[in-house]
Amino acid sequence: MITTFQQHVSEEQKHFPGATGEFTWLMSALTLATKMIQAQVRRAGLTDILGSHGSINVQGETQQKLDVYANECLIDCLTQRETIGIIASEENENPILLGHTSPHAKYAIVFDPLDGSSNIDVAVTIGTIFSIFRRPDERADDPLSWVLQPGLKQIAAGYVVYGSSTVLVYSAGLGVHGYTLDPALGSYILTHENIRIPRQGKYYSINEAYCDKFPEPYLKYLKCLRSGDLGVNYSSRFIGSMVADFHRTLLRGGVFIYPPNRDFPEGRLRLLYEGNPVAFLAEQAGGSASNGKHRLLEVQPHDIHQRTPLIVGGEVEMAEFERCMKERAQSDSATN
Ligand code: FDP
Repeated sequence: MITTFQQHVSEEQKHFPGATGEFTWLMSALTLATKMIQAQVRRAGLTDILGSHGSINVQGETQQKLDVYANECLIDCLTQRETIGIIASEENENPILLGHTSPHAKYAIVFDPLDGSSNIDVAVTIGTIFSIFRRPDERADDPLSWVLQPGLKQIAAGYVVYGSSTVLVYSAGLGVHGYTLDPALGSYILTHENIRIPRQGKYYSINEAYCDKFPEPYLKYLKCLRSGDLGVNYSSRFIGSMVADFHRTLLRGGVFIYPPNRDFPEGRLRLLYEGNPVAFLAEQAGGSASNGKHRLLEVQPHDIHQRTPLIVGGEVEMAEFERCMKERAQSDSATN
């Protein structure tokens, strides 16, 4: 017998005392939006949905038509759920307020509508990433306090990859599960129950073209991965859609690394829309995530579009990363 995403989430919600079904209803808005997005992605090239939209987003990047479509789909679908007080999108400068002062508003949702924009026009995997917070206990009348919460406060997070199939990966803090969209049924079906990141993988994933601009400990770490010292002859894989690179890392193990570099000293990926959701999933699956200095989920954000370095992967690769960073910190403090 098949298990749909909705059935599975409803079952899981029974573990949360006082669950009313509102969260399951909210999730159905997210899944509906991703089905609408995937329908356009699957027809890209046949309809007028490829190419640049002509607009520039808050990040200063040219928006693709699919970026704009995905963002509108999510906003339209989420706006229909009265339990959502606030949404924040990577594509919008400010959070969108949906009645956060209403007593019915319980949740904030942040999302990257379409990650991997440079891959849209060449039929390479892209995806939607989301993260959900509960209404903050204090200062709930300040909209920013709903979304500027450390990643540890996420109550659920996930993504959908539009790849060789459409796969939703999701966690509400009770393990990570994967659901594949059955195009004939129009439903996400549970296909990957309780995903665990392998303790050690065989791939590392990084844009090595920037290696001359990486801080020294990252170079040392890469050298260690290549040396075979960890008992594996690592190979490299880099798609250039973080969500796709992370999906492979989650299923096959290894490590995804986007270090700070000379052009982006704070890193390039977004803490709220990219870093936090994958860090939450990684930890739930037995891995971990860092910004090079701290556990990523403990970082207190100060800006909704804040960037971050991101290193995320399995136990062995992350332990070696921490070792390289510690070694560097110790030699720095000995010199000072
Ligand atoms: P994109 O800008 O194409 O949407 O943060 C977005 C992201 O893609 C990530 O998905 C990807 O890993 C990264 O940027 C690629 O950046 P570089 O080209 O600098 O490697």
